[in-house]
Amino acid sequence: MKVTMVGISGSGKTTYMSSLYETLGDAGQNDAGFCLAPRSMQPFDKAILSIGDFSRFSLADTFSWPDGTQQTTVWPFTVFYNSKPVTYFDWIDYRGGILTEITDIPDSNDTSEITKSEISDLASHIELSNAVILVVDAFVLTYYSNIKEARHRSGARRIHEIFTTYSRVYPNRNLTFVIMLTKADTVDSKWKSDNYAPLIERGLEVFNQMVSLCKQNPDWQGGIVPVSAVGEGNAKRTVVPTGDVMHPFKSEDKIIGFPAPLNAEHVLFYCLGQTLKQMKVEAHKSIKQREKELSEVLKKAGLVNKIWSLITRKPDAESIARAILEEKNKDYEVLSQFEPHIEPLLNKALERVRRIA
Ligand SMILES: Nc1nc2c(ncn2[C@@H]2O[C@H](COP(=O)(O)OP(=O)(O)OP(=O)(O)O)[C@@H](O)[C@H]2O)c(=O)[nH]1
Ligand SMILES: [Mg+2]
Repeated sequence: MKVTMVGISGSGKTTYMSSLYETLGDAGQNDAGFCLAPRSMQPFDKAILSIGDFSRFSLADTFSWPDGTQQTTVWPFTVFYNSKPVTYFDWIDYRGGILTEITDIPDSNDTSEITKSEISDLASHIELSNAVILVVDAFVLTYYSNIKEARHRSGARRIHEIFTTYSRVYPNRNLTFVIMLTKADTVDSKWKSDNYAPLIERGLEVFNQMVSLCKQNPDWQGGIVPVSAVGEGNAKRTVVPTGDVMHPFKSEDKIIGFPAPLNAEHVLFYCLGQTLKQMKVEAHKSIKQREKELSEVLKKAGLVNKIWSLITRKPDAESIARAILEEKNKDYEVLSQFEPHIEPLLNKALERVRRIA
């Protein structure tokens, strides 16, 4: 399955990879029994190297933030539960700038070929994703008291445009999404009371359109959760107003304590758990459907059909139907190995992710 992060530049997408490494990497210290490793079919030495790639995201090694993303990166991961593989997924990290470039280009004829192909690349990643993570900077949400300005500056407005279009193009598609409010450590303490309840309310207000799309569409399920890559008190933010309307403030974050990510695994577990749950429903549905189709084909497939397939060397309808059914059954067999883990994943997620709708 595929999970794509969507958010403007600087919203905290790549840093979330660091949080995943710190909480769920092989050296991660979590008690839930889940962990995460880059998927690798290669020999041990190559597998170790790919773990090294992942560890580059560690915040604790250098106490500095990851670099800005220059191009789309796709990370193939496997999730383990008590050392056994539970599920796999591809993780897609974007150059956030691409989001603003979709509509900010004054003359679309001028759009460079590279940007165009990046945009269509983003679109197809979203199309193929089972789940999307909508990434917004919590500090930006709370810095601007005008809700429309907060929507604009945080990138929520861009995200609304994309998913309103998505819902028109695919009115009946399943979609799992999580609104991830990043850098929760940096907001004023008044937003943090009662487990960040005021911040979550603000997030729901800013994402009003996503919330109403979700309420209208029974095939969509959404959640919202504040996260931090470092945890409370482990980073110091300096904010300087600039007087420039384009970029009203400059900020700098310095890591000053040992990173202890907040709610990192909950975001991922919500995406994986919901997707697996949906696949389970579909697998059941299509097996019934296939069985029905198969029995109809078998009824019709008489001698004529068999002779025809002998002459043309094409498989007859009956064998096609059987092959399809077998394929579906195989999918379901794999899925059924994951089944016992779906509930634990979702339960863990829902300790922190608030459901929308
Ligand atoms: N205090 C604090 N700062 C954070 C946190 N996460 C990210 N930041 C800050 O936000 C900056 C940008 O984060 P990135 O993860 O690089 O943003 P991005 O969305 O990947 O941006 P692009 O790669 O340009 O699309 C970091 O360099 C940090 O300064 C957090 O949890 N707490
Ligand atoms: Mg990045």
